[in-house]
Amino acid sequence: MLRESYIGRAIIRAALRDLEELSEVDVAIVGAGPSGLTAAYYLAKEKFKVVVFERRFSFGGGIGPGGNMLPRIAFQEESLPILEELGVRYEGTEFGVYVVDPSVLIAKLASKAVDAGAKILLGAHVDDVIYKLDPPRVTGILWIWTPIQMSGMHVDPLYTEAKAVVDATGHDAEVISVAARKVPELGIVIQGEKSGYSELSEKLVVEHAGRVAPGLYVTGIAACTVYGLPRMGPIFGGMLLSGRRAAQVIAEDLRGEKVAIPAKE
Ligand code: 48F
Repeated sequence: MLRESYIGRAIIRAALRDLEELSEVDVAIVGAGPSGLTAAYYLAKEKFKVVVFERRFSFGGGIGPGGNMLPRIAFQEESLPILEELGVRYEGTEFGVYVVDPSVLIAKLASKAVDAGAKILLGAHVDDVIYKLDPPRVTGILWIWTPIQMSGMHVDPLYTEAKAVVDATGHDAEVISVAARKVPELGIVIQGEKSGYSELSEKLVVEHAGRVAPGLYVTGIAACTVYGLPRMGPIFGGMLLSGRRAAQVIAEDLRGEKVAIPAKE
C-alpha cells in the first residue's frame, strides 16, 4: 500500500542519513560546473570522500548554454584523453578544435563523478568558510539551502568540515573571495580576471589550479579571478584539465606527499 506517511518517512530517513554523513568529508567542492565535477570524479576515483555543493537544482554550470546558446562547445587536442576517459563523443573540425554536445558532457561528467562515489548536493549554497589559526587554515564551509539564501531571511547555515575545500564557483570565485575578505590571516589577494585570450588562459588555468592557502584550493575559471589570468570563452578543455590538476594536487597534499605547486605569476 502506498501510504503518504511512508513516502515522507522514507525520504526523511535517507536524506538525514546522507546529510549527517556530509558533516565531515575529505574534500568539499563548491560548484558542479566542468572543473568541479572533473575534480570530484578524479578524487572520488582515488577513494577520497567527496561532496560537491551546487546551489542550483541542476549540474553542469556553464556547460549547458554552449557557445552563446549554440549547442556545441569546443575542445583542444590536449584535452581529448579526458573526453575519451569520460566516454564523451567529440567531432573534429577543419578549424583545429573539436566540438562536443553540451548535454552529453554534462550527463557523462556527472555520472562518472557519482559512479566513482562523489556525492552531489543540489540546491545547497555555500556562503562562508570555517577557519582555524596557528597556523591559519581553512577547515570547511558553511552551507544553506539556496531558496532560504534567496529569501534574504537570516537562517544560520550548517557546517561541513573538510580537509580540502575547493572553489569551483566560476567567474566570481565566491569561496576564495569570502575567505580573502573575512580571514585576512590567510593572506589571499584576489587579482581579478583579465579579458579574453584563449590560448594563454587555457594553459594558465591548468597551471594555476591547486592550493591557494592551507586547506583551500581553486580550479576552473575561479583561478583566473584569483590570479589575474585572462578569461576564455566556450572552449572547455582547460576546465577539465584544471579540475584534474586540482585533484592531483589535493590527493598529494592529503596523502602527505610533497607536491610542487606551480609558480604563480
Ligand atoms: O561557472 P562554472 O561552469 O565554473 P567552471 O567549472 O567552468 C567555467 C565555464 O563554465 C565557462 C568557461 C569555460 O571556458 O569560461 O565559464 O570554472 O560552474 C560554477 C558552478 O558553481 C555554482 C554555480 O551554480 C555553477 O554551477 N556556484 C557558484 N557559487 C556557488 C555555487 C556557491 N556559493 N555555492 C554553491 N554553488
